[in-house]
Amino acid sequence: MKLYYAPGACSLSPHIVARELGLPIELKKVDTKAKTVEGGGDYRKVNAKGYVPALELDDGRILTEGPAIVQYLADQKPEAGLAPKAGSFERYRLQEWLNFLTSEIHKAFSPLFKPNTPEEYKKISKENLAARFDWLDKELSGRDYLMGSAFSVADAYLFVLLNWTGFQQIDLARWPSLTAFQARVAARPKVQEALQAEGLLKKAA
Ligand SMILES: N[C@@H](CCC(=O)N[C@@H](CS)C(=O)NCC(=O)O)C(=O)O
Repeated sequence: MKLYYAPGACSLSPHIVARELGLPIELKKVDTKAKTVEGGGDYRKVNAKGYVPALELDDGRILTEGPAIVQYLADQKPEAGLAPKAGSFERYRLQEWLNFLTSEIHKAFSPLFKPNTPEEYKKISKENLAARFDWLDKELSGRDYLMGSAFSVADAYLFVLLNWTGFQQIDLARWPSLTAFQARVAARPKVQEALQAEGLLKKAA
């Protein structure tokens, strides 16, 4: 399988998931501004929506949208337990988390990364994020991961989104459970591998 990604973007979530599962994937780096694939190629031919992530299956089919991709990956190795069994109530709980993350957190960040977003709009986006983080911080207090004690695909997604606070002058220290969650996920060896592969770790001096 090939994963089309941009360093540190939401595509890091399926990247982490693939590594956690031990699924071999070929990484294809995308310039999301130019819509080109490193080494040549028009990314819009892979994903006409022009954004990452996209997963290309071995038979050539393309799957887009991060929450769908991570569930697809998890279902290739159900024994790893990164997503509850399809059809179970717990699977809907996971989807509840993925939907919350994508619509309430991810898409509140998106305007902050756009150079033409008015400052006043950015301020409102940050206020909205802070309100969501207030709630999420309480939810996460006393438990290690979103689904409870076990790491799931939703945690990979939340980890990536929380990383973005560092680029947007949002001080995560205001939310102790989120700060602890971030450190817990960062400490996972496969997460470190993914960060390294995307060139996101500082080189030792
Ligand atoms: N709904 C999509 C959104 C993906 C998305 O926002 N991708 C961003 C990076 S995090 C991107 O590629 N932006 C470049 C663009 O939209 O041109 C998903 O959840 O996968």
